[in-house]
Amino acid sequence: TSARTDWWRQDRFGMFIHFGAYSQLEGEYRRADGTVCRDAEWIKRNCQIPMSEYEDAAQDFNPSSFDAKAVVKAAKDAGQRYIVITSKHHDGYAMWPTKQNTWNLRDHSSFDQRRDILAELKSAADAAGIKLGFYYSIWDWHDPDFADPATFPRYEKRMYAQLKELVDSYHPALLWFDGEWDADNPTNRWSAQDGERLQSYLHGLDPDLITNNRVGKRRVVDGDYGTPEQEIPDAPVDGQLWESCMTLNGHWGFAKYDQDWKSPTTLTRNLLDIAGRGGNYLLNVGPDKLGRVPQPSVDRLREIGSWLRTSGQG
Ligand code: FUL
Repeated sequence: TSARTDWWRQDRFGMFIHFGAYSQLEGEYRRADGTVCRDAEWIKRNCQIPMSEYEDAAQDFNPSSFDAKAVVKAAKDAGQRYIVITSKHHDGYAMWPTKQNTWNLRDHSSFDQRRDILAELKSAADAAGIKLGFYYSIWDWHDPDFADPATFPRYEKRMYAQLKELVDSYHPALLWFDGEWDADNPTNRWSAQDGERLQSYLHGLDPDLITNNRVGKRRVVDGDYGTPEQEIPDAPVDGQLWESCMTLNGHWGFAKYDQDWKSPTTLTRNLLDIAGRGGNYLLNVGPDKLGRVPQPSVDRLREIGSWLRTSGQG
């Protein structure tokens, strides 16, 4: 454990945000035959939405009610000290005006072209003393160069360029990689060496940058910390730092039909349990297509925060 991770270990509790082109669908895809298929950030793949239809939906994406200050306030009220937002999920859609393609919130949406939600979040977070990090999926369903080993190096080059854009423009404290596994090709798309090369590239850009373990193939030794998902491990693996990420209901991205919210008691108990075992807790919200954090999420975050304050832990 290095000085680089000191702030992160002390912060203990963070907010995860899953927000992207999939949010526009609100978790439901109506097929031509009238049947409905449900999923959240995986809806493109799991409901087999043709790319052109998915692109059409993204064209309508207009998160005009996204309010960075309100998001940061919700995090702060909960006692969360850092935020990790999806800059690009598996669907490849970039939530900032990337110059590497037009599949992004600036160039492929109905959103106000002057706005940049990552920049808005960065300044709101800075003002509140909250650290900002970005989730970034290595797996990419949209970029045609990803899927073919012959063209993969071209994809990788664009990925490096996108990550440099993120680091240079927004100075994230942390990068949360995902999709180093790839369900179409579990063995050889992203090698251990690819992960090492990416890590040293990133540390060349910013030596203080923290990365999670999914940057590499060998989940225990890669990156700065492990990422158990929807579970609390009994014990850390080989002394590795770790962070449990969990949903507030049953989905990461917004799903309008999912009202299966965890109780404030469960959430507070999870926080205590994780903190007691030396881990961090990254608790997710999924804003709706207008960019609003669902009220049941806001309410639960507030209840966790008030519990922390009355028990003197906040
Ligand atoms: C997983 C992803 O496939 C999910 O969509 C989600 O982002 C979760 C945190 O990580 O691997």
